[in-house]
Amino acid sequence: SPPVAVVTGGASGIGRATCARLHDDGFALAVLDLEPPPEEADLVLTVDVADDLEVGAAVDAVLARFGRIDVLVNNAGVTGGPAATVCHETPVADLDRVLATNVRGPFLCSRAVLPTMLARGAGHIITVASSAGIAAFPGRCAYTASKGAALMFAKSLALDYAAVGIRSNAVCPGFVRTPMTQWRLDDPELAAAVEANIPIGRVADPDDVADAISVLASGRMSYMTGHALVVDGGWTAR
Ligand code: KPC
Repeated sequence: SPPVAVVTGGASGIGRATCARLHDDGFALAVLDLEPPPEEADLVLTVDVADDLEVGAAVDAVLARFGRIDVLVNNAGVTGGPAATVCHETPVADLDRVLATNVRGPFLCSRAVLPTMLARGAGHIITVASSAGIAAFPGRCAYTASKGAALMFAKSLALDYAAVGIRSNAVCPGFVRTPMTQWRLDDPELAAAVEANIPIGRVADPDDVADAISVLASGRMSYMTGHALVVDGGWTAR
């Protein structure tokens, strides 16, 4: 039977491109999202990744259908609303929502898939962090904090499960054209400010990040765990 990947936030943006790519790579796909998922999904679960009961039930459903989970892609993420900017202006509810999706989400999804990975002595958890987890993104305080946490969570998993055959790596995309970021790219001044920071000279497409996730999910580079794979067009190289 084909290898099985669970992709959170698979309905749009990087998650959607990842589903298309992993489908082409031969994975059976289970998508967890609040939104309707892409056509590549073999199993669709409407889930808030920050809800432990929903996540637990979804992972049970994946195992009932496929019998195993080879790869978890912790992709679901949010930036917060327009007011989630610098610290003193960020509504507390925005901080809570951003941390819930971007940190609690990967924690709960990993926590739910680890028992089956432990039972098989194999598995790979890939967490989509951000270049913002390495260098702060201006005016996105809660998001930046959440991605730093997501990156270190991925490293923590790597350390704690390396000896039992389970790997954990993070992908750190730079600025990617997705529904999450389109509002900024639609503003010529804000878009120019973003592009000025990208040595490669263009914003990434979701496929650029899906490519990196595909390579990690393939099982190649199997000695790599606890790594932050930066896919940012050189943004954080300076
Ligand atoms: C580098 C990165 O992760 C983008 S952070 C900004 C997202 S938004 O404010 O929605 O344009």
